Amino acid sequence: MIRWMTSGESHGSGLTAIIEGIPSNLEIDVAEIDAYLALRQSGYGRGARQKIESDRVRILSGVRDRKTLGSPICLMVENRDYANWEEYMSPYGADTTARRLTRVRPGHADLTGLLKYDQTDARNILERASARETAVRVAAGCVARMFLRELGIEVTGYVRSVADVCDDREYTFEQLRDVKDFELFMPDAALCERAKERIDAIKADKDTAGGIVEIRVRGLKSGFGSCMSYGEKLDGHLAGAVMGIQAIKGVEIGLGFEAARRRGSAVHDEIYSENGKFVRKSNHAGGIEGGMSNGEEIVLRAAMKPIPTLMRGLNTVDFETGEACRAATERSDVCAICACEIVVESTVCFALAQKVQERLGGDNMREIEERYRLLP
Ligand code: EPS
Repeated sequence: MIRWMTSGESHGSGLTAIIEGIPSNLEIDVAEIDAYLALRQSGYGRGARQKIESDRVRILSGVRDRKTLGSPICLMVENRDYANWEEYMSPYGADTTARRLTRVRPGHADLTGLLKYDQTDARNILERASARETAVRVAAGCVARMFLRELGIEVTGYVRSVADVCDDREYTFEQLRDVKDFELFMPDAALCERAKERIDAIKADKDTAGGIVEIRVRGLKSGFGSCMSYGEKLDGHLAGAVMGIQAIKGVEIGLGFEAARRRGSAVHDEIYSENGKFVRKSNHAGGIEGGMSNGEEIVLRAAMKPIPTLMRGLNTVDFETGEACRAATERSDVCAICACEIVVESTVCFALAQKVQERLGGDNMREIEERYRLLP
């Protein structure tokens, strides 16, 4: 079983991920992990924090001479900003009277976290709830991406909308292959310009923006997931993993919510026989039927809500005094949809690697590759 766990606070010394169950002899390209970390930091609308960080992965265990050993892999991404925060964040004694946050932000974990964890300073909540943690998740997702690639399974994705600027076109996997070279990861240059203008306008209003990302998976054979046990459905597993990402409020597979508006004849992908193979001429199901992959491309969309730290401040209550006030404003991103795209893509890679290994078993890559090749 492939499992992972991350640790780390936003302004602590660093982030780590431990991945267990990756088979031996998987080649790890550190430069590729760093490239995805850089992509996660890119995008239009990011805040000043990204000028401080310049994320690089350090592999602490589980890899020797660029190949996995089959042992737990520990990845680390340093927080450079810790140099400015050590005084307030050090585990060995810190000034907890400064950098307090009590004017809790609507939409953030602040208030509910304070109550649940019996704290009086939302710093103790937001440090972990922060999306900074996604940096190391992307590093771990990249290991899963390399695992999938060995089997011929490829994953890509793009930004489909920023606030209300939406790209309704359908793209082929090939058209999306180099989309990370495009600004905002939007394939349509004119729409990208409009999205940037929208981000500028929202920033001028001291407000924030969300968006929608679409992930595509090609090369996954049929039969991953289960129609027998609810807990093992592929769509449930992917949606659960993606909903676990900060700021994600919705996940769709294939037509998603649109399917509810259409008739069955305009939804279900009809099946034909061609040269002894079952084929479908549409993919409204997004590659998943009955909780199992059906061999078509997986199409998954995720909706990111606008970031909850607004420079204009929303109405709230001071947790300490009980008085009405405006929510705290920390330095913040206006829009982090590109980061979100990379994080969702990485999370999908990880969740898929789990499902693949769950079905195929295997301790080393040779075993797994052979088993995958034998599948229809
Ligand atoms: C975040 C707040 C900001 C973001 C951060 C997520 O950090 P800070 O409070 O230090 O300005 O920049 O995201 C990252 C640091 C990152 O690397 O993505 C939040 O509250 O979620």
